[in-house]
Amino acid sequence: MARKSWTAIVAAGLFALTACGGGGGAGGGGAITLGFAQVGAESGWRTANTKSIQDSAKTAGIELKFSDAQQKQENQIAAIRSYIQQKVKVIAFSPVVESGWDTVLKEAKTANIPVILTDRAVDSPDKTLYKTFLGSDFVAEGKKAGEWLAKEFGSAAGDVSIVELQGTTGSAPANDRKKGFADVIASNPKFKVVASQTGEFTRAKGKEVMEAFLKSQPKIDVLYAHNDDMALGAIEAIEAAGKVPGKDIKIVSVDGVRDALQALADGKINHVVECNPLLGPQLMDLVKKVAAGEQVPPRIETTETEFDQAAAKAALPQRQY
Ligand code: GZL
Repeated sequence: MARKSWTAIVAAGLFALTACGGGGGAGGGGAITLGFAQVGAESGWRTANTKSIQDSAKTAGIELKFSDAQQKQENQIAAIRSYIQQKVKVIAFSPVVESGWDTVLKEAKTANIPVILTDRAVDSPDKTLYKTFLGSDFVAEGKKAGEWLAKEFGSAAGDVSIVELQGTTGSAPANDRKKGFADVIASNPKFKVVASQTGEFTRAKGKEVMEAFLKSQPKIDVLYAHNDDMALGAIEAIEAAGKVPGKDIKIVSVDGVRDALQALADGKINHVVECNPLLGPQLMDLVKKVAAGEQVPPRIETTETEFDQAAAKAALPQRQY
């Protein structure tokens, strides 16, 4: 009897160790630990994205370690290194810029901790450094903005002067939204981008750069803003200059946050291309699959739409963010 129960105790002990082993990250209660390195808190989109991730982790019973890099790559790299030291089960992050990640991602791979990219992509040629990418097609978003402009101004008599507020320099959304838009407007020589500069995805910088555009450009017909926050900042500058946003200067923007849909409903913005920040539920499903060693698709794109004034008015009452 004694012999039998002793064997059972040893077996149970070994099982418990194994369950908590495998690259660490399964806390005492067996909860998966996820280390998430967020870009920052630069925009309404980012706030909604962070809330979606935090709420979904709670719902999924995943223990979330969360950091805000204040839009600095060195802070994100430091956060990822700390998650490696803490032996989390899975690491996820939204790379603030596309390049400079190979070294720290190789450290995660060496530590046998799988990585998931959300929202923004990296330009590393080594696809084994992360399990999957979950987010939007930013080139498609730029194309949608260009297609709206082509439709709106296709029959304009003379040149159409466009100013562009770019997102964070070197970031995937800035690079790809610029490319998608440029590819579409290249088809019509009267569409001219007369000024293009980063507004760092923030209202304050968007306002500041728009003020400079208004001083330097004799004629501005359209503003293309890579996100709503910069468009909303630009509206302040346009009004301060005594011009009417949405009329004197047409505005097309990307994201679809409440404040932008309200401005669209009020006629101050003319078109908004949606970029979906509510990635939390899909991310937690991926974390569980990756933690269990299951295969996941290499790229998962979110579904998103675009808004004209009528669609904005219809969407506002239920808009979550
Ligand atoms: C896009 C996201 C961008 C948003 C901005 O997926 O990375 O960053 O468009 C945010 O609002 O700052």
